Amino acid sequence: MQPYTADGLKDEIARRLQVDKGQKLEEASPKDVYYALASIVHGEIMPSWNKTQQKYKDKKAKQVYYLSMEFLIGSLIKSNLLNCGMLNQTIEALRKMGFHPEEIFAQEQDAALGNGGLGRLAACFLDSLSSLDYPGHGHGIRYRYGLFEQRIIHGNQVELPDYWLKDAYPWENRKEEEAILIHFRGEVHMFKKNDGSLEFKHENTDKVMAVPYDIPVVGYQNSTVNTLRLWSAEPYFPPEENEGQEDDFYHDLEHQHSIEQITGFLYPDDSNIEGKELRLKQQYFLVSSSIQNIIRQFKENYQLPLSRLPEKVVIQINDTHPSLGIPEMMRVLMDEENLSWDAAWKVTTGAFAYTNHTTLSEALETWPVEMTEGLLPRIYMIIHEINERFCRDLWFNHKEKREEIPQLAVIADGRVHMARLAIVGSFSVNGVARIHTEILKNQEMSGFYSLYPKKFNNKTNGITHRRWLLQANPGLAGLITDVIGPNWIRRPKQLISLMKYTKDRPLLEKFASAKQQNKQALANFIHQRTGIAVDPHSIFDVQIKRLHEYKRQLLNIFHVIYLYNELKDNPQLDVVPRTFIFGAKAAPSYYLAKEIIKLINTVASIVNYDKDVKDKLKVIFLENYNVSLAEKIIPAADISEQISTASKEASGTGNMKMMMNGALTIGTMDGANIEIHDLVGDDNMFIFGLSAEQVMDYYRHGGYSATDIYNTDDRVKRILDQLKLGEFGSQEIEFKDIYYNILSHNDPYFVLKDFEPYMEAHEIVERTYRDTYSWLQKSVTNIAYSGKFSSDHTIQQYATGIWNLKQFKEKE
Ligand code: B1H
Repeated sequence: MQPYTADGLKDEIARRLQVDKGQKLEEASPKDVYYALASIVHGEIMPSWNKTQQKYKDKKAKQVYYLSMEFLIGSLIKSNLLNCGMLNQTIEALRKMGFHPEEIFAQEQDAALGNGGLGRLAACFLDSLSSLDYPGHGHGIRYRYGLFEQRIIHGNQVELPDYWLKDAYPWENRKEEEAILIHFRGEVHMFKKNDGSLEFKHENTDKVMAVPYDIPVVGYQNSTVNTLRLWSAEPYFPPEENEGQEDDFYHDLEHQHSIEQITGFLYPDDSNIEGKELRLKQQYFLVSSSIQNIIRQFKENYQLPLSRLPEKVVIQINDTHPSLGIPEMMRVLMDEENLSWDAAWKVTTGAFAYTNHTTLSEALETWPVEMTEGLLPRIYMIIHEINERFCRDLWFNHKEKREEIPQLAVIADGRVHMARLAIVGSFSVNGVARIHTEILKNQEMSGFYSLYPKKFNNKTNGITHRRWLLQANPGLAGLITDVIGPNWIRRPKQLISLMKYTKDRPLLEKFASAKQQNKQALANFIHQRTGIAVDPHSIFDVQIKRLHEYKRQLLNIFHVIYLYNELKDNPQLDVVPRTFIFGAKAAPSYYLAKEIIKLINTVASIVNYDKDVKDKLKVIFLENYNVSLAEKIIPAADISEQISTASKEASGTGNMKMMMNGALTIGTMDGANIEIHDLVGDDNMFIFGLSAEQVMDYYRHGGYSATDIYNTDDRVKRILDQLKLGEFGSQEIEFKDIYYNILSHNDPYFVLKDFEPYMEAHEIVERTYRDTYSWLQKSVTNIAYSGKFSSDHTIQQYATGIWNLKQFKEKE
């Protein structure tokens, strides 16, 4: 990529505006400038993209395909500029042209093609694959509507459609000539071939075209550009049926509409499965187009027999959502490529690897047999056969497992169990943090673990430090480079050198001032968005993530209510001023989660306007939490709230992002918090609450009474009674359902049980914050150790531990 100077860029933007739109620079809107800029960057990317793909082909490199229903890539303009080495010049050029760079960058709508952590992980992984020169690509769905836009109206969440493609998306290339035909429904006919073997013909099917749209995934200043291929559903027009069909015009339109619906929208549920047929259609649509595409490319590029596919191809499935890829690969290999069952099974199980992201029962996917069989008759036959062979193997070769067959079978209770299908059909099964993998091995999947101990492995999640530190927090990143040099950018573990400076007071002052500037910027943003003035010197206490009972935003707001009550009782109380910042979307059908959002907003509306607590307490709910908003909030965080009920959060990744930006974690021993704790220890984070063992023990043996706590802890009783009696807000706004949910269901997420230890931990937070010097030391320690959570590290682990994939070096 050729280096642009700021002046060169300025001229080029002016030239494009003139050539493409007949515009003078003075007439151009921010959007016009954004498009001109994006087109320049795209033009820079194009040659490297072609070159990278050609090199992979020529050298017959092994490739990994990351299959995922979600890629939460957010905005690409800044990361593409950064990775192309053009960000600084661009900022300078835009300034010279009289624009605010951030205003230009903000013209790009986030691609919100994911719900939360699972989708964002996929995006971070793509970034690391390219930056580390790994031949690795994403396959996903080009949803026309991404995750809903959230508005808060009178405290309530209201969902608006996210039509992110309203304006042209400058990063995608439509590749019509590579479209693939997908078949739904129809009948399967069996024939005997001359050699006695069976042949299956899938006929009278509903046909859908899968058209790929390719987005470049640009590595960090290394000229590697991989591909994120997103599939879009379009009607199929067979060549011979083009004439004389006018009568059917409306029928055709309806048909066309139903096909386009397949990639119409992203299901807005995080860790909670909706068993709708359309979702099953989406899943098969993704895997069928991806698998057919992968096999086609393998045949074109490698000139090897299909039996050797696993030497050149590995397919990582992001949770069970793409697990139909396993029977789909069997179908293509047997029905289209004439491999025997055994040969096809060897190839398939040699190519697939499965990542599990949750043990929550409501997120475990199962599909009704009738639905699967009706929509995907041939695929269902294959799943049935996989199950038969698996159960027969258990019965004859693992006699000790006979009793367990109903719990292990892929088809049981009239449903297809996708996790079981994924485990049986993959050579690797991994969890996403150490504790999560242990829970999989010893509890949730122990039956499979004893059967296939070698399949199970851990790959702790990671985040790209390029987006989440270098790009989102240029102040801090620049300071780090001043102190330890720039090598940490390519080798994030070198952040550890910062440990040499934790006693350097003048330097700590500089870290403090970088944080202060970010807090000021966020305070300005909050003021502009909400009209509320927050104290930029208060503790910025942040909880940003999907809203779920297990993530316990409720525990956080109980703490706020407790502080508010204390201040009302004694307005002179000497407390460190705090600003509580929330960002969270609830699944539209998740009633209690929406009630919690309403509670947070109601508490905010009381606290923020109460003169008794003025300057001491503010509660901010920032609406429409998404990747771009996260990039604004995280650099300004002092406290990172990671307070899930222990054993419930598989990993978490927001915990890593805030740590990397110098926030201190208050958290439970859950998910990756435990691994943060391994690194920084009790001195540098605030651990509280039940352990995973204690939680699981209570679930198994009982012994916990929420009512006892309600009756004995006055603070708890007061808060819950306030909810029940509607003391927050008017008569109409009361939170009886939250009250009863806790007390009549015995507080399934242990909010009351962990209340006291959580309050104590927060007291320690406050005491620690008063000692600025000590706080800064802890903050820098967190940054120093965060390199281990770069997704570069995680991807290296996947590449060597699962994929057997080599970094692709030019000179090989
Ligand atoms: C995670 C999901 C998820 N786990 C179902 N499971 C979905 C399940 O659309 N659906 O049906 C969507 C998403 N998401 C998250 O994955 C975990 O809760 C986090 O702890 C983890 O950090 C993240 C990435 O591994």
